[in-house]
Amino acid sequence: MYTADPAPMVHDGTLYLFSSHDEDVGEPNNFNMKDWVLATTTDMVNWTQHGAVASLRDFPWAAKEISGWDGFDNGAWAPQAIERDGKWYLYGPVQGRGIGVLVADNPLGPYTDPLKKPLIAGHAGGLYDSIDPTVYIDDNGQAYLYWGNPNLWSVKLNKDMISYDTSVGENGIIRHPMTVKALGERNPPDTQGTTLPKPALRGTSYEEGPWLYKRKNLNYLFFAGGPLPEHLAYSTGPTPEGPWTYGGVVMVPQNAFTNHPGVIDYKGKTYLFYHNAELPGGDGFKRSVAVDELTFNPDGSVPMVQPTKE
Ligand code: FUB
Repeated sequence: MYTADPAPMVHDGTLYLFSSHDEDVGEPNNFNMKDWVLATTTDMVNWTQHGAVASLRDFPWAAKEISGWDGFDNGAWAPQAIERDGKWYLYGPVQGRGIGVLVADNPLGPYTDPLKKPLIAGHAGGLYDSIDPTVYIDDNGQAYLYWGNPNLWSVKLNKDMISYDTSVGENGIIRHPMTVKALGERNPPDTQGTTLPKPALRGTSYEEGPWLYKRKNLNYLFFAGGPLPEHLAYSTGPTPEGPWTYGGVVMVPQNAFTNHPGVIDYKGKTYLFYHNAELPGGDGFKRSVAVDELTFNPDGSVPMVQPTKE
């Protein structure tokens, strides 16, 4: 099974790894993505793949005649799920047509759509501006949903996790200005002496795949940065609402033209989940989720991760 866009979460000692699912069928050289899959582990070594736990069919508004897109056949891009007060909330995009939310009583589902319409409608910047939802609950209980390519957007979710505070931003939607940096600005030579490929020396910035993470009261925003092929980078901020200060590159481009971070603490270690095209037959549209340990410097900065190859 080819998987991409990892979204790990930990609950009651189990690590739940939600991800999108690249099908080895359909149009070549295109994403063929219909559902979201779940794998679990309790030791990071032995994994159980539960297969699809939710799909585009769970969003009635994704039907072709309504979305005007591929209907239930394509567009199940990067998801993320989270637990709150005994309910599981899975945020899933219908490729740029909107971001929906599904609710279940347990992580394996069944998931249902309480709104029967997108939580975040396709909007503003363009086709991809309603993709890559990431959900985060701060220590004070305030939940946030971030998303977007090439702009970064967020809403403050209400406690019900299926609506948001419309009194802030523009009808509730906040745009985050992201600093444009040149990759070459990362303290060359970088921590492990890796030389970045030439195209990456052009100006770059946040592109997609946001992921929020907190450590020692510092908020981290991990993301996929452009230009293609994507690298992974991070910014930090004093609050989950930013303002964000660029931190540096975390992973140089791999052998898929996209990448997508998911960072989580589990059993005393921090892990960076990402994707590449390492499985036999893999390519940029048949990707595989991978994981490596993530470490931190004493000042909170993040050393580059060298993907484990064996
Ligand atoms: O998986 C489809 C898209 O590719 C995701 O939404 C992006 O983050 C990139 O991984």
